[in-house]
Amino acid sequence: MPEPLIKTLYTADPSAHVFNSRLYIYPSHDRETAIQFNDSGDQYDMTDYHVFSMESMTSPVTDHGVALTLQDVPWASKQLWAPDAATKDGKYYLYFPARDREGVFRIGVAVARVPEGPFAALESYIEGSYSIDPAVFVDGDGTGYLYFGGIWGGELQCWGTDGGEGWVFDKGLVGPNEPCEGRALGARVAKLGGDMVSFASPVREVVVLDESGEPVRAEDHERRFFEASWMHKYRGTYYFSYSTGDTHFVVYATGDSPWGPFRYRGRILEPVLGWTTHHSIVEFGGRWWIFYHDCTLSGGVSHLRNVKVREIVYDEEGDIRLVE
Ligand code: FUB
Repeated sequence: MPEPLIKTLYTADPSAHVFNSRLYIYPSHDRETAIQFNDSGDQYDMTDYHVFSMESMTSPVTDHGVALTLQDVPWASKQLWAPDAATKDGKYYLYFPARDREGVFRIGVAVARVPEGPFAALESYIEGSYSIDPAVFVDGDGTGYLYFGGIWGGELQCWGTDGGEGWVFDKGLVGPNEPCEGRALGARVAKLGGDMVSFASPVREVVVLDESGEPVRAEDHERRFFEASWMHKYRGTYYFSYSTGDTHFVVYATGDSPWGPFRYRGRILEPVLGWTTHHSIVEFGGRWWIFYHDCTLSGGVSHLRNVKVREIVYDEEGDIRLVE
């Protein structure tokens, strides 16, 4: 069993990227609160982010300190959840979810000149963004895509189409009201504008297909999307991975386009200690790694998590295997 990478703070939801040949980790920063566990995730009441980095996979982890705090985000009221980061033209962008002043989850951006920050938050969240767990993928042609969404506490089930290409929020659906049967709700994806802080396309639903080519069904809790989107590319194939939430797996599906559809392929991580599971996949030093979290450091307290890392390999079919 790997050791926690960071033992000085509780950290979770690690998004790992290589910038300037160094490995950077953008995690949530868990903190102790008196809020009781509930299905909406109110106990995940985080108020800032730290950025961490490593020169190599065997070197010590550097904590670069506070990169962004809730009080410096003009539009946000609480709950800085799982972030991600990207770079373009010498600027670094931190993408993060939080509840807005109406209590609705939105996705904001903060900008810095260096990967470790500190980051300056923009006045408002990305127009048209909603729900949680942003994950940025920049394709080989430089086009950026933002994947996002999470059901139950992440409120994805509250957003329905407006009959056209837009999405509307229904407050009556707050809570775990995902469909009981029929097609599962999908993560969302939009193309990022050249400015990296706006959407340049309508928000689309990400479809995961089963072995028969049918969309994974809502009652299939071992395979349906819950939260924690991640996109990476390996040998020209797009790998969309995510958490199944209440069944606690990290699974993946593959496709020929960043938009999908993606065909379900299998599990990467079995359930870890704690309720949530959330990961990122990155190539560094010529090898592939999955960063994830569990609750070893807190002895199993679900909202006090710690980041870990394991190596992955691909077989001849492109299936992902964890290195023991
Ligand atoms: O860290 C808060 C939430 O827990 C994240 O946004 C989810 O992915 C889950 O890990």
